Amino acid sequence: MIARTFSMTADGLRRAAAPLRLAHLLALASFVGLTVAAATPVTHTVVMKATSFAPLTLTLKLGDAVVWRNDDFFPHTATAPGIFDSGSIAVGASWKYQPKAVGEYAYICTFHPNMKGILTVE
Ligand SMILES: [Cu+2]
Repeated sequence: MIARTFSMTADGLRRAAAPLRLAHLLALASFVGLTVAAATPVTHTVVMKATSFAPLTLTLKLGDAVVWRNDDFFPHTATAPGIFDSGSIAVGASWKYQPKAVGEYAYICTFHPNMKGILTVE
């Protein structure tokens, strides 16, 4: 009698656990999906033209990259002192950078310090 009661209880537990396991699997699948989506890097482009950066501000996810493309008539740099520095980017050339940490980075062109941009890395 005791054994049978225990057995029924165990069956009940197994039945109760089945939907829980399914929910678990769905949650896991959804988590894996999100992880894959978050890991897909995007490469953004900032154009250097008319002695300015376009767009002036750019928000990206950690893991994304930025390409500065010089469409202007003279060299420029993308320089956030102590964080990143493209060096001189020749006319028609570009420079790619992948931020290493979350943060907001103000940068300039060292040749034209009035040329300013902001990268926000989330
Ligand atoms: Cu410049």
